[in-house]
Amino acid sequence: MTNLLIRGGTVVNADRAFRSDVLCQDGRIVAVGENLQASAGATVVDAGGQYVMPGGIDPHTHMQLPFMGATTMDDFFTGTAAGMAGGTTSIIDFVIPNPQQPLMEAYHTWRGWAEKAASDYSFHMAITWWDESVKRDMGTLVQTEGINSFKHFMAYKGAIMADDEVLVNSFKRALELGAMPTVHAENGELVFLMQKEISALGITGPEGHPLSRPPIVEGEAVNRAIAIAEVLGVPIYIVHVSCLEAAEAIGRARSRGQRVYGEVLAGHLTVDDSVYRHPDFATAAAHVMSPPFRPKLHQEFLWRGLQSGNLHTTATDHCTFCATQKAAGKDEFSKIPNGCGGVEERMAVLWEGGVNSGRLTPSEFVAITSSNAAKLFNIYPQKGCIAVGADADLVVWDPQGTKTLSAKTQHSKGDFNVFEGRTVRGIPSHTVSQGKLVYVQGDLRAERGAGRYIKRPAFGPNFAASQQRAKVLAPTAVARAT
Ligand code: URQ
Ligand code: ZN
Ligand code: ZN
Repeated sequence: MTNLLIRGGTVVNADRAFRSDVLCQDGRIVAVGENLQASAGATVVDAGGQYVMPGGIDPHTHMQLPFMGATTMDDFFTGTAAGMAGGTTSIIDFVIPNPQQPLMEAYHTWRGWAEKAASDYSFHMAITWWDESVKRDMGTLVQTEGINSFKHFMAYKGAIMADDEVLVNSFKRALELGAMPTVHAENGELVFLMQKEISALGITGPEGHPLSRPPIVEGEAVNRAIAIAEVLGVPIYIVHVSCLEAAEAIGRARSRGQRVYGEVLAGHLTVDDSVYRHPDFATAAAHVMSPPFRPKLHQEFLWRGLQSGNLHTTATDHCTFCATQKAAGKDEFSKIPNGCGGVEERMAVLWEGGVNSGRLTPSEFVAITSSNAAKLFNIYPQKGCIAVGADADLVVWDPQGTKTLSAKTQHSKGDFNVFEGRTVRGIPSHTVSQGKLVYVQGDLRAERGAGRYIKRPAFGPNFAASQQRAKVLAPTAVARAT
């Protein structure tokens, strides 16, 4: 029996912050209140002067992903271990079937890979092709495997791109099942054409990457995905919103009452496109991810999206390729494996840029790093909340602690850090996963295989409400069109 008492801290949930102790027993929170007593033999953590927050949830990672001819450096053990060192105690990763690959085959493959995870994990299922078997398997995944979200890559033509036929069929099926469709929104046809045109101009280095996928390419796809969702009456979640064109499209749809949700990466909030003009190929290539890092002006729109409630979650899209792997694109930028890290740094980077800057309160920080993801993917309050009965996934946050972020000290197996050299104030002093101390002031105690697969139930009748809303909205749409 593992008893853990976290004493003397300020508990911060998405709705309020209050002085309280937290008692954990056998992986659950069993008491929240002042002057709690621990049983003999319990571990006691002094959280005086610190915040006690729900463990971070990163709703967008790619551990051990085979992509563009390489497999990411972090597997499910090293990636989740790195996350726990940064206060993240759950990830939602992706099963990405090859086109024509049976969904259930891919699902079982990823489940096997993830058994080594050190923290809890769940999966979005990517829909990369369509036929009746895909429709059937989506039902199985929702009804028996606890998957309630389906991802669609509107980019990556010739690989995993979902065209409008796939989007329409899959979104419709998701609504039937009470599952959330999500999209990587970039127009893959435009990217494909612009990659060829830019390369033909002789621009083959990493500086060509952002040129081939400007913000309008993301804005078009976001608007298209939102329109398809509106017609079908299904909610929709846009991953890695990177630019004002995308953020504004989401804000417009939400102001019309459409259920659209947006995710922002810690990287897109703090790193800008100057990195692609770095003279060192390895440094510029290390930043190649999609959507690309944008000109600095977009960052303020993303922060304001989080402040306004038009953007809801933060993630990392942790997808780490090393310099050797990135060098595959030495002579042609479109061949550089896309992806960057961040699972360990996300929460500190967001505290520094969000709370220390005065943009976000500690409660709003909890909302965007944990609670909103738990709510949107239907595992709240099991996760994302400090309350009796919730999983004992917590982070004790030292608002005065400082750290300089670097590849030299990161726990990720990647060899680069997009936040290299940044000093942050506000870091985890302790991370608790399933009621156990897994990170204590620099000492990472991740246990291979300790993580659990977390099932996420289908959404309830509120999904039907949004379908009804689509029918109600139709006249408005007509009125708008005339
Ligand atoms: O597109 C994604 O989310 C995956 C393939 C990671 N790579 C990236 O560049 N974002
Ligand atoms: Zn993506
Ligand atoms: Zn991704």
